[in-house]
Amino acid sequence: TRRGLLLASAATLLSPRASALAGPRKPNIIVIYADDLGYGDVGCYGSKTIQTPNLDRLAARGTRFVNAYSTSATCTPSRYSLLTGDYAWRASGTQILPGDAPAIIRPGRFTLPSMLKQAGYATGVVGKWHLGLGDGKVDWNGEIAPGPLDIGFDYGFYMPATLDRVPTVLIENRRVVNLDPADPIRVDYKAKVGDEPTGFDNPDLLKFRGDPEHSNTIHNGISRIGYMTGGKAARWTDEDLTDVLLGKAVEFVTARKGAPFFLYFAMNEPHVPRAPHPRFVGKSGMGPRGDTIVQLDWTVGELVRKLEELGVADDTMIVFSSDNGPILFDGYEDQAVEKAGDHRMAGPYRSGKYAIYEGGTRVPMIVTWPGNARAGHVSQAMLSHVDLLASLAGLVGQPLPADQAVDSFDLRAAFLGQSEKGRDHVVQDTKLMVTTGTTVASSGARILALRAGDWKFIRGSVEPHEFHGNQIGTLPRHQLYNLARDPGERDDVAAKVPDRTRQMAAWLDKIERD
Ligand code: NG6
Ligand code: CA
Repeated sequence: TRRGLLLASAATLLSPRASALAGPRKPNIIVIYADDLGYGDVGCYGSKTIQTPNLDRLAARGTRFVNAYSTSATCTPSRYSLLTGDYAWRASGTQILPGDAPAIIRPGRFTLPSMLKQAGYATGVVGKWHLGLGDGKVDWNGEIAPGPLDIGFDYGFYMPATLDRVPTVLIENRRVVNLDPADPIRVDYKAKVGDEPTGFDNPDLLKFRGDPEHSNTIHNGISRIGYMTGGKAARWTDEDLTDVLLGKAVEFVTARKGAPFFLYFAMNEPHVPRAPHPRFVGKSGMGPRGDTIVQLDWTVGELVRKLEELGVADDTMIVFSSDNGPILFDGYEDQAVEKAGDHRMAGPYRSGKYAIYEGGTRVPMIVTWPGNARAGHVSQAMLSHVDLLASLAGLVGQPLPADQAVDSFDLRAAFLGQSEKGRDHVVQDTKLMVTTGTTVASSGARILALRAGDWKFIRGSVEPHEFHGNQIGTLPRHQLYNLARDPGERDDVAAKVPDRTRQMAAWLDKIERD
């Protein structure tokens, strides 16, 4: 297996799959996954501008990680890795998906939810899906399958893709919620369907303007990527969406509080379009981007409060993190750039979303579990979201099939703040979208980097170096940084330390091959 080869690799001492913690435990597990939240966007990670008292409280009660990574600098691949335990770059088709893309995690696959279901958990997903639905043509007006229910979730209440992509409707299990059969949904990413206004033709109807990619069908005063028509009664209201999702998350945990439950709560903040509920408008002083982070923080606080009220807080492990780094402008003129001031959304790290630099994948991560996750601890252990599957399997006592979750290590002691020994290396990944006219083709090549200890190697690549104002980190030659001395990746030492550059290039090649 790939894992066998990895373990046999002489290049380094790898973290063992087996961990020191004995005996299976089955706490409730909630993974709260924010969308585009940066390392520096959270109070306990150093944000001086945006206040996140609820996240800070979580950190005070649990362990806060400073070397935690999402696997990729964009959403779909990060979520793919989180749920499968494989690096997304091992599979094709794992780049940012349109809203009508087929399901990329195929039915029956071993996944985080299927593993926990096997262990006796009630499993649910609430929020952003963005991993594709159906087999090639989704029937928005009928049974939507395959989807979350075919890869291990018992329950799903979710958006097909992103806030900025059609269809702007919610799906419960296999059906669009509130769909009026007399008003069927049609979706098209290439050509206009129906006669609804678009951002191109009716900019007067917009709350804020979108760039050409975000100028298709207008819903709720916001032009989206892609065209849709119909399904009027089923469409979400952006300002209310987080409250709706929180309501469903609370319903799920309330109904399942007797059994161990697993909830994947995939929140949208602070992804674009940023349209917070009116009660959060102006609360951050940083415009809609900051306000949605305040909304996120409040919502996490409410969920925790609800767990306490239900009497299950002590038996619940919460993993809070983000799918990729931050970005200011991501398609809409929403004042994020103008109001950023000296806020450092990625903290000390360079760039953010889409980047192969640290800002792309070094994300905030907080783990709480009263009496089990070390309280008030700041852990240096290097962990990737891809490790969650093997770590939780270890915790609940489920075996891992030898050929599944090949990149996932059982680091449960580290996840609980009980050990500082995490991974000794992690692969970082991004893939740029190539825009042609109004369509975003995904023909960009994978860009990979390898971090091991203090060293960060970025493989040379000819992809563009900038996207939406974030520097991606691509150069036609290899780069090498010493993160201990140079966390901001400013001083490329590849030419000064050629041996290490060569060694890490070969190591990355080997991980990719194996
Ligand atoms: C990009 C969109 C961006 C955002 C992103 C997905 C353009 C030019 N940009 O293609 O606005 O939607 O996809 O973000 O269309 S993610 O967090 O889900 O990966
Ligand atoms: Ca994201």
